[in-house]
This record gives sequence, C-alpha cells and structure tokens, in this order.
Amino acid sequence: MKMTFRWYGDKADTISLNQIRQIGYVKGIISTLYDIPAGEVWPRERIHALKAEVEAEDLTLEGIESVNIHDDIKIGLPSRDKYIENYIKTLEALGEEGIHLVCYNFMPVFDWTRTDLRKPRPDGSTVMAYDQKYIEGKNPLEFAEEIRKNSLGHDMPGWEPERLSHVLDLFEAYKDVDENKLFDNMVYFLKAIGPVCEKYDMKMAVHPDDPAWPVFGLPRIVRSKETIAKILKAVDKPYNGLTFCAGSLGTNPKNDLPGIIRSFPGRIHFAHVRNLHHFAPGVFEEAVHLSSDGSFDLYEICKALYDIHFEGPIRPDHGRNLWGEQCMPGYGLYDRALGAAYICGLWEAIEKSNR
Ligand code: DNO
Repeated sequence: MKMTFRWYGDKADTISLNQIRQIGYVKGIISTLYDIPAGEVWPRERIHALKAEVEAEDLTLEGIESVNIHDDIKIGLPSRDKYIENYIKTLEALGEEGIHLVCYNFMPVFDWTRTDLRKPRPDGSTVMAYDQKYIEGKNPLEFAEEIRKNSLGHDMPGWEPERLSHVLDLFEAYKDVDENKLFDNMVYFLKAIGPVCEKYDMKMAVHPDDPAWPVFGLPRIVRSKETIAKILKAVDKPYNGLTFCAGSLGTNPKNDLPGIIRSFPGRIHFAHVRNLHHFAPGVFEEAVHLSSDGSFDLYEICKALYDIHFEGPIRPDHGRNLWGEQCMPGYGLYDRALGAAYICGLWEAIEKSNR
C-alpha cells in the first residue's frame, strides 16, 4: 500500500503540499482539478502542471478524486453520450500523463451528506456528524443552503456550487430515476468507457454512497456487499473497481467492513480508512481514527486489505477539527496526519507479524 493524502490544489486547499510532505508518513497525493465543472474535458496541460507541482515536493500523484460524473449520465438523458465522450477524453489525457486511478461516485444530486459540520466534542475538538432525523422532512434546497453557510466560505468537496445552484431542477430531472434505472445508467457509462480504461490501464474506483441509504428520496446503489457485487459483476473487468471507504459503507452498521474487503480481491483500487462512532441507527459522528474511539476495528480493516494483497493507495479520511485549525470541515491537516501515522503503524505491525 502507499499512504496518500487528499489535496484540493493550491487555490482551494488550506494546506500546502510542503505541509503534507512534512507529515513524513505520506508519499502520494490524491487530487483533482477542482475548478472544472462536471462534464467538461480536462486539458492535458492542466493535468501535467498538477503532476509537476506534486512532484516538485517529492510526492507522487497517485490518482484523481474525483472526475465527477455529469448528472445527465446518471439520469440517462440523450445528452449523456456527449458527456461520456468528454469523460473519455479526460481519461485519455490522464492516461497520457501516466495516471491510472480515478475515484468517482454515482450518487444523484448530492455527494456525501453530514447534518452537522462542527459538532463539539467534550475535549474542545469538533467533528462532522449525522442524524437521520434531521434530514427527514427537510427540503433539500434548504439543506444545501445550510451546508453552504456552515462550511464558512470553503467550497465543500462534493458540494460544488455549480451543482447546488440548481438542486430543485435536478430533483425534478431525477423523478423517474429509480434504483434500477440508476444502475442501468451506471452500467451504460462503465461499458462506454471500457476501451479507454483498458488502453491506459485506468482503474475506475467507484466511491460508495454516504450515508449508505437513500436520502431525500433519491436512489443510492453503492451501499452494501450485495450492491457492490452486482456492479462489479455487471461489467466484470478489472478496470471496474471499488474505492473501499470505511466511513461510507460503515454508516450502516450491518455492513461487515473486513468482510466486504475480503469479498473483492483484485477489485479494490483505492481505500479510505477512517472510523465512525455510532450512537443509534442513523446517528453517528466521525470519531478519532483509533479503533477504541469508534465503532470499527481499524486493525481488522487493515488486516483484511493486507490479506487480499491490496497494493493501491490508502488515505486517511475525514478528520476532526483540532487545535483551532482553520480548514474545510473534515479536511484539516492535523487529524488526517494523525490518521495517516496510525494506519502506517498498523500496517507495519501487520506486515512484520506476517513475515
Ligand atoms: C468524502 C469523499 C467523497 C468522494 C466522492 C468521490 O469524503 O470521500 O467526497 O471524494 O464521493 O466522488
């Protein structure tokens, strides 16, 4: 495995590549071109420049999170072919630049959803948290506006302004899209990009839905071992893979996380390793990465990845807000650095005890 860190680029991120380099445990970067709206082609020069910037700090660009999928593809509108064409061009440009991993999601309208971006913990830190009761009966527009306000001027990853500006139109456009349609549209997309993925050895790693159930009545189809197996089987090629995300799949306590990992050897291309603390069904907060602070056993998660010979990038994920850091919710430096160190420690111990 290679320890990586998500970085939003020098305009959007509050953290510099040099700070990430100084963590010491992190060798690779997962990044994106944050300013390019979903559906547009990524210019090869921009990718080249991003890579050069990362390499100038003696780090490597290990993959892209995300190349977002235009909603017309998820809805299955006739215009999807044009957007798929653009997606293919972007994959080509990435492949030409030697990048072989793309994380994306297939969630309608909203990306990952939290109901509280700054829940205080008794020690003075804050965490992101979720309470299903808060979502029920809430108007999605009002909710999107709250997220925007609470992110204190940071564009929240997954909540890009261009998407939020037409939330209600999107809801209208999705009204006939149920789980089956969304699934068919995903398969259509995956088949269409097959040739370019195979040509460039591009690994497509779908990110699970977060939380792992439908929100605001929108279908969600990447949420359990069974739903993932169905997707991987529908396009049964190595390029069609998964981002194993502990925090997303783990929102549903019924998901056996190490079991999910062990079910998909060779098809997990990227891993997001973090913890959650569950209080009740549908009520959780994003805890310290440490196993004893949350509901997941991070040792068992790392062990399962090790046992399936996982060789891709791992990154720590959403962290607490610590020591008064001014940063995007979930994406500060300090707690994710602690998470990276912890995961590397677990990994070294697992490796050595298996020699
Ligand atoms: C949440 C992230 C997601 C992820 C996208 C992938 O923290 O892991 O925003 O990047 O869903 O497209």
